[in-house]
Amino acid sequence: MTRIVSASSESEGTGSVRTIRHLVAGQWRTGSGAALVDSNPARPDEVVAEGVLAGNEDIDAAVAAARDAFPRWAATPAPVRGRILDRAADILDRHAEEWGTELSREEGKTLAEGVGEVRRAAEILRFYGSEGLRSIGEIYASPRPGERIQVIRKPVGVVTVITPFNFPIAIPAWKIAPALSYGNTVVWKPASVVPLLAVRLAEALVEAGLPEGVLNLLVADGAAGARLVEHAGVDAVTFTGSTDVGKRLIATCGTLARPIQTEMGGKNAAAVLADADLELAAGEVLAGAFRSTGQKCTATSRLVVTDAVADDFLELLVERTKTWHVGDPLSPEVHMGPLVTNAARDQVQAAIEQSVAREPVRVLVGGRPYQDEFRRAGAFLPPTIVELDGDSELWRKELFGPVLAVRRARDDQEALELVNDSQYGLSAAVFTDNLRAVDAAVERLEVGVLHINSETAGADPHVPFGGTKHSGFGPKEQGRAAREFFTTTTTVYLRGSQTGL
Ligand code: UN1
Repeated sequence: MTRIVSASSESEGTGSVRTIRHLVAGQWRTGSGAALVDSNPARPDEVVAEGVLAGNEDIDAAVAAARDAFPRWAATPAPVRGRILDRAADILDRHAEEWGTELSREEGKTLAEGVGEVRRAAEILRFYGSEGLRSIGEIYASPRPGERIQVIRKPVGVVTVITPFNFPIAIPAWKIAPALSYGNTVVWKPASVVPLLAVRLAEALVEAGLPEGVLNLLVADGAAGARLVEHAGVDAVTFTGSTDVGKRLIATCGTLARPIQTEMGGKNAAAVLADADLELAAGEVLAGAFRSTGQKCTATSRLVVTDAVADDFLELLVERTKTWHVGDPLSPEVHMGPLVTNAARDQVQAAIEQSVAREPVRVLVGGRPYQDEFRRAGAFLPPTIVELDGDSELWRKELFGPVLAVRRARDDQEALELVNDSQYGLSAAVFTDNLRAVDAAVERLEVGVLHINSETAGADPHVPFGGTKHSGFGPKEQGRAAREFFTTTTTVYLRGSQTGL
């Protein structure tokens, strides 16, 4: 078997600029597409990594490698596959500080969040490492004597994995780890703005002993993603990204009868009810709205406050927001870094300005770009809270930035109704100790993830994750729920040919 060398140790650029390569059939290769520059959104002149995007010939080679590797990987005992994931988890933990710093430099989230995300990816790998030791199917009693019915789970085949920029290592881990653990092989296209952490995850898996061709990494543009979804050599597709792109991929896969799982947008609401602990709610809403600069599909982007506590709560929330430091995410006192690119910053700023110009919107805090030299040059925006009187673009549209749209509700019942007033249904948070309100929230809210007295974001590796309505399509991710997508079942009616021995 070919020894695979680490992409970055072999090909480290000068200074701190890394070289991005693609992993195809166990070899790190330079791409055949356009030039790629990975820069730091806090300091756009600073290059973090560079390379050449993967092109069409790389895509075809990667799919062929995954196809070749599939039968042997599928036949590898699940506990043996799991041990490789365990070893990769240890490697991630060992490099958490270093790779977390790189994550923060290329994506813009704070250093604590960057390091935390690498450790989170390790936890996910560990969960799916152990999954190799758990049951691989079910046995049912048959209504006929001398027969048992077994439901056997098998891998699906070659899976295309498409991942977004905002969790450059955790989301890839929660797609790739179950795919591999259940015996599939993978062709992975991460967002090309965060290629370095993709290389790190692939390096960890290679160093842990993953055989060649089982995971193939292509840093490439959106057109390459579309090609990988349609490719004749692919059996299934898992995607996290925008609802618009997700729906297009669902349509494509529909015509091919190809299984697809999509995790898409969100416009998640927090509801602060009349009896809420306002201090607790303020801290959680702040974290939900502005951690990772609001760039999570689970971020709190809408807030509903019951009239009885609205004035007090909004005053407290605005006061707390003003204490947040926004700046270089590598600096320990900073609470919030930049958006991922200056283009993303400009889009979010334009959406705020358009709504303020056209609609009755009150900006409670933030809303204007920074004027100091450092933050004007980088992709920074202040944490922004706007109060709306009624419907608005800011209430409906996912902005993927640090913007929280607030509405008041007459009473707790109307507050819960407003939570449901969205095309999306990923997560929600309800702040209350009122048992009847909790029960109503659990029964009525149209979301895949519900938090009572905690922020809308966050997802543990061992439980299902995903949304309803236009937030998600196909089986849920994470935990044992991931089996529904990454395996297919055969129901075996097992009867001996004779009765008795
Ligand atoms: C989290 O809330 O910690 O793209 C994870 C996203 C989601 C992951 C959220 N798929 O933001």
